[in-house]
Amino acid sequence: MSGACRPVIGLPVQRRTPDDGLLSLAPAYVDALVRAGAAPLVLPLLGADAAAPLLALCDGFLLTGSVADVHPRRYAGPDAAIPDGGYCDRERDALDWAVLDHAAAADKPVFGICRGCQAMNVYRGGTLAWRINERWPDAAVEHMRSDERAGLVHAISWEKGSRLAARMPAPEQGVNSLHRQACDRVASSLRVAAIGEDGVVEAIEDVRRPDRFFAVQWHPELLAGGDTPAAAASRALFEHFVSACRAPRGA
Ligand SMILES: [Mn+2]
Repeated sequence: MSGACRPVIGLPVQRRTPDDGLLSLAPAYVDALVRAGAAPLVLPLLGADAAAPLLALCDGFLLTGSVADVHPRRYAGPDAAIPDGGYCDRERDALDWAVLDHAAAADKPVFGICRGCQAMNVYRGGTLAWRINERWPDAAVEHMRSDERAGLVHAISWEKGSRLAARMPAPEQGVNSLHRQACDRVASSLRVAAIGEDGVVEAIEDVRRPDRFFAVQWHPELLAGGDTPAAAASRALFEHFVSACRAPRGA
């Protein structure tokens, strides 16, 4: 594929701890985008004003995962505080919101992964479970399995009738799981596209334009190698996204 055909995909970095002196981005995101035919543009943590000229260069956005959780005041009321031991990054929140504002105004596709999925739900008016284990104490699955970053640690089912289900090679699959949070109330403009074996939301998509606004709670960029069904599904997600970024806007 020639470079001219590659859509430019903006993707934000993260700051892994409040005093981290390095911004970071897992190279698997970049690799998966390149393999799917895109040209990744790494976005440093910028406010909306400084980010605007960079966002304008992009044909779509991959909202990446992050150790930092979305600040609860964005979904639990203006007085909501960060629970003890929590970590939120005001600059990453600001960049994600700038990306989502720009994408909405310019009709550019957004694909969210992990925290990206959570941010997209909150942006549309949904809420998050701050800690899955506290919100649903009886949940049978441990969703923070950083010991198995590329392991298939729980099953998901794609929701019949969702657009993502139609793009996936199989109705069920195994996924990795590196999250402590999950969507709680899904925004009314979104729908659940995949659900975990314990009922936790594992993918969402826009009701009206599902090809241009969708997200998964797991990490397909870490599973995209190999020839397992989960690898095929992971590649299909990136290919589906890059193809949406090539489609005409406003269609
Ligand atoms: Mn999970």
